Amino acid sequence: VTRLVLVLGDQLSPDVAALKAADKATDVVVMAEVGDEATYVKHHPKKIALILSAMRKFAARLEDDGWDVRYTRLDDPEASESIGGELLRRAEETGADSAIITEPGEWRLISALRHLPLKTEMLEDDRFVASHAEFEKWAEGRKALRMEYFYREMRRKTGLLMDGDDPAEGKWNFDHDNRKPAPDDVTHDPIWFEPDDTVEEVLALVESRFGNHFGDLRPFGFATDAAQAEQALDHFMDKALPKFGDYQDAMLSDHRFLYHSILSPYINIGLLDPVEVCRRAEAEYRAGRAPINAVEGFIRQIIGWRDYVRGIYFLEGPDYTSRNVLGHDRDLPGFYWGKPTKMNCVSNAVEQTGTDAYAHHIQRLMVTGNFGLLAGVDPHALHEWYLEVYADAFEWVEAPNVIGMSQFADGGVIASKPYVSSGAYINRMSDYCKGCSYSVSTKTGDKACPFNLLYWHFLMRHRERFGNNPRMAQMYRTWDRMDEERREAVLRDADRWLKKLDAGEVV
Ligand code: FAD
Ligand code: DLZ
Ligand code: SF4
Repeated sequence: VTRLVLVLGDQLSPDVAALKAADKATDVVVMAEVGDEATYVKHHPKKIALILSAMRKFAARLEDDGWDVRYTRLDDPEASESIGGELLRRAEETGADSAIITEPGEWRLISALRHLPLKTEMLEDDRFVASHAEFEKWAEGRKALRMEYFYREMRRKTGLLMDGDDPAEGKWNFDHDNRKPAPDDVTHDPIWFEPDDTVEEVLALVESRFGNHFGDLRPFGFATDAAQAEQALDHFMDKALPKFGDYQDAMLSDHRFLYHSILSPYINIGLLDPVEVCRRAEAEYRAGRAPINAVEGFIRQIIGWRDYVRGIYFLEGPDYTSRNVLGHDRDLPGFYWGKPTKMNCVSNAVEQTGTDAYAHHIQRLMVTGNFGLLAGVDPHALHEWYLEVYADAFEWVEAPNVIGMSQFADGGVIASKPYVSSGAYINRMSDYCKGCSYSVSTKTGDKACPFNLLYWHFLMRHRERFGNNPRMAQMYRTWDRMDEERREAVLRDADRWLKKLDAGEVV
């Protein structure tokens, strides 16, 4: 009897688990463009276009390789609107009585597929360094699940940047040499690709179906197949990797990509293999073309952070996205959707998000994330926003970064203290403040940078929880040393500012 092999829009690798386990001679591959996946949150049009274009090209590649592929287009009149519906329709069409599935990266879809009236075998997605079992074993009995220790295990397991049993150049982590303020000049621009006929067809479809979603569809320049993604990888290795570490945390209005790789969308949907990407970076180091601080930092983001957050997502379970230990419940302000704000940093990060479906790590963490946390925005609303607006966002990677790392809504599973800062940090790392209506050096009054006001407001709201955290003691001591009048003014002005925000004024 025929068996179905499901390939999802973020599983576009020829050696994804279900394809590896399948038999080309007898099994039938099912791929489906469905309305549900594009609208359960209203994904950025560029993200939808990336996924549908890459799916179409991948399906053609599988067919060339001799697979029988049943591919559903979004505008196919017979199509149902869901992945599960399409699997059942194809089962009826082919007489199949079972399906093999590579585990999706979202509990929502795992649950939907497990409850289908069809025999399904769900195989673990093995495009990660650590399996679920290995991560669980690592986590077992630990008081705190800190990324740094997990990362060392992954270095040992992969042999990346190892000299025998020792880390290259004697240290696991070279972050001390990284995180320099924004440079005056940037010599890197990411590589973009002209839409070909397949992409143009998808763009027209996305325009007509999802033109009302937040964000610009055009110009569209993402790589949409493995060959283009390889070119993007070559380009990054050649033009940006050597300076990746130095300017990893910097933000510039006119050079918004700095030395970042813009590879996450391609790695996450399967066009690039994460460990291969790291091997390429290591080769640059071994050949003397890129320094250790850059290469170690880059590799840590992938086999460290990326693999670690995936482990956390699956370890913590389906309720993770509804956690809210700080009890934050403010509505997501309209400026996250592009309404005007006088905060130049936020306006820049959101604007780029709208045009590119991209913002780099520090914009996500220290601008939009930091603001949300300081202002007490509902973490679930932020979670949905991040999932919608970034081309690289899939829940397994987005949720731990938002709920855990950025919003501390998981109570410290990921972060040992909340990532909050006043305007001073943003000013040090960017050129945003000079173009802002607020004054970053002003601490109270109408001109005061809202990050300055809200920083203390946040710390005071949560003193009971964080007052005894040794990593935050310094901040509370600073507050306690301020004179009474100043402290009152800060909290009063913060409250006043939040009232204006809630009243929908342009703030
Ligand atoms: P680079 O800076 O060039 O880094 C190289 C690679 O490292 C990335 O391509 C990515 O694969 C990996 N990486 C770096 N940091 C992380 C991290 N914290 N977690 C996982 N992988 C990482 N990343 C996503 O892939 N999807 C998301 O939905 C996502 N949401 C985020 C939300 C918040 C609030 C924060 C703070 C971070 C989020 N990240 C997410 C992590 C990170 O911001 C992006 O991976 C990165 O900005 C992607 O751009 P890049 O490829 O240019 O990365
Ligand atoms: C994100 C997305 C979108 C927009 N569209 C599709 C689609 O039409 N078909 C599909 O198979 N996958 C799509 N995806 C990716 C899925 O949402 C993703 O596989 C799950 O969220 C699990 O990570
Ligand atoms: Fe952002 Fe404050 Fe700087 Fe304005 S002054 S850009 S609000 S940090």
